[in-house]
Order: sequence, then structure tokens, then C-alpha cells
Amino acid sequence: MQRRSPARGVRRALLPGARSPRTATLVSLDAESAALRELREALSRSPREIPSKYFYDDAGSALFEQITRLPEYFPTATERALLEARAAALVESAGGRKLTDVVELGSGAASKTVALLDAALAAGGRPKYVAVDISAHALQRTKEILAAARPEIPVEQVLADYTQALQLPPKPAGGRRLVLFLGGTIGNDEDEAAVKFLSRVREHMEQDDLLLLGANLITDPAALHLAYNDAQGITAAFNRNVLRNVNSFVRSNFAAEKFAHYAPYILEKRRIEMWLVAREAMEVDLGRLGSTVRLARGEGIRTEISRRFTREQVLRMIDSAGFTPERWIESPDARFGLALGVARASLRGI
Ligand code: AVJ
Repeated sequence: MQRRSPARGVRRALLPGARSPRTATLVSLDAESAALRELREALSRSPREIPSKYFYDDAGSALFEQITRLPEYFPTATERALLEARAAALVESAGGRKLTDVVELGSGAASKTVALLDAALAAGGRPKYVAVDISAHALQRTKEILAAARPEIPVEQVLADYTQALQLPPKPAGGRRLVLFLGGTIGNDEDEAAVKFLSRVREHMEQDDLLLLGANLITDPAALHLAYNDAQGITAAFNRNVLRNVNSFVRSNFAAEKFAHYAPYILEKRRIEMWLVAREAMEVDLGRLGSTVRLARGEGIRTEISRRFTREQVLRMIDSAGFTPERWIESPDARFGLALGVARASLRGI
């Protein structure tokens, strides 16, 4: 049996003094006070919100992995099939054997990435894989899956909340970096925040480095509804778990079982919204946030938006963030698209 702590071998430049980090938000002091502020602000908005990243503590990352295997949740399988079918062409467009670093933001279980790494190997490259995730458990899964599947590929782990701070290991001189942001997670942000985030990612890249961005595309609302309202209730459990994670972070006392999972597809906004709806009136002590919230029966907290895009929207988004669209591919059912963008020369310093 392995007895290694899940966090061993994890790069900790961002994480001073963390002995056994479980989620990245909990570990550095600056990051912690920023996270407290962000959460306080989100919970006092109208409607109240909890940032989606709070889904991904260890339990939540494991629940999300279960979601990806549900028959109703099609995005993961769709994206995986697309990547597998087109990996060689994507890697070719991304520089083939020049690819030295494949960095994945939100690596989760990294089950989709093997196809890309294989294509890079087949092109004669020797890529290193850098997994970035907010959950130490997810990073460990990433490493296990990759080490078993492709032992020849070195894996580096970065435990970080990439929405706040990002620090990547250096890439070899003359090498090319490919940054992956897959799964459609870009849809968790409104346009402005999405472009801001991608622009920050661009700052960590050099000219001619590449971004591969996965995005959910507009499709049948009924299928979407099922994907976020599965029969086994795994998505509901994933949604409620956000309250347990918040409770353990701020020592609040949300009673998760008193909330109903509500996840409609809002047609005119082209997005799923995930809500937790109070089944009864209640008062919640927000612990370290230093306040209480009163919720009326039927009042909701929004935990996620998950947008569906058009191809034009996705290409415009990466272009606005400093990446020239180089290639666009989509699944045969047009439910999922991948945009490959090349980092343009940065105007910083002019
Ligand atoms: C991992 C953010 C892409 O938005 O579909 C799955 C998360 N939420 N079921 C998504 C999620 C509910 C997922 N992302």
C-alpha cells in the first residue's frame, strides 16, 4: 500500500508552511484573506452567490469525477472523443515536436489529456506535463492516472487556485508551452471575467506559446437539463457539497440537507444556472466571515453558471485575451468545441 501523503511532491512555492494542504485556497495567508473577502462579497450579492471553485475540495473533486461518468453528463465524453480524434492535427498545429510543456489548468483526473500527450510523443517530442489544480486529491489522481498510462511522461504538480495566482515551472529554452483549459470551465465566468482570466494566463506565456480552450456549445435544452439533473442525484450532491466546503473553510453552519438542488437551463442567457434553494427559513452563522445571513424559504444561493457558446463567441474571447485563433474543431454533434490560439506579441512595456 502507498503511504505517501497526497501532497508529497507537490510544488509548493505558493504555499508557505502548508504541511498537508487539502485545498489550495486554505494554505497561503494572502490567498486566504483574499478568499475570505471574495466569499463575503459573493454571499452578500443579490442574488447571493458562492464562487464555483468551492465545489472542488477533495470530496467535490471526487463527485465531479463521478459526474463525468454519468450517462446524462455528455460534455466530458464528447470532448474526450474530439480530442482523441483530432489530437495529431492539434499537436501538429501546436508545433509538434517543439512542444516541451503541456500545462493543464484544472487537471482534475486528467483523463482527457493522454491523447494529446501521446500525439506529442508520436510527433517526436518529449513533453513534460504540468498539472495545476485546487485540490490535492485531484492532483494525486492526475498523477496516478498519468503515471500508469504513460510512465515516460514526467508530471509536475502545482497546487493552486489558478483564479488568484499562478506560478508555473520554467519551460526549457527554445521550447513551446501548450496551456490547456478544458472541460468548458471557461463557461463558469461572464464574458468580462473570462477575458480577464485568459489575459492573465497569456501573461504567463511567451509569444508563440499556445492555448487550447474547450467550450460547451449551444445545444438542445432538454439534454442540457438532464446533464445537470441526473437521475442518481450526483449533481445534487456535488452542488450541496459546496456548503460543506464553505463550512469547513469559514466555520459557518450551513445545513446542506436543508437546501434543494435547482439547475435550470436559462434559454435566453444560454446557460445552466445551479442554485441551492432554502427549503425553510433559516439563519446561517457565517463564522470567520463575521456575519449571519437570513434566508427566506425558497430563497436561493447561486453556485454556478455554465454557459453555452457559439464558435464566434469563443474565438472572439481568445482573440480579446491576446491569442490569435489558429484552429477550431468541434464534435460531430456540435455540442463541444476546441479553440487553439497562439499567443501574440505582448504590448507590455510599450
Ligand atoms: C467542470 C465547470 C465544466 O460547468 O459543466 C458539472 C461543472 N457542474 N455539473 C460544468 C459541473 C455541474 C462543469 N465544469
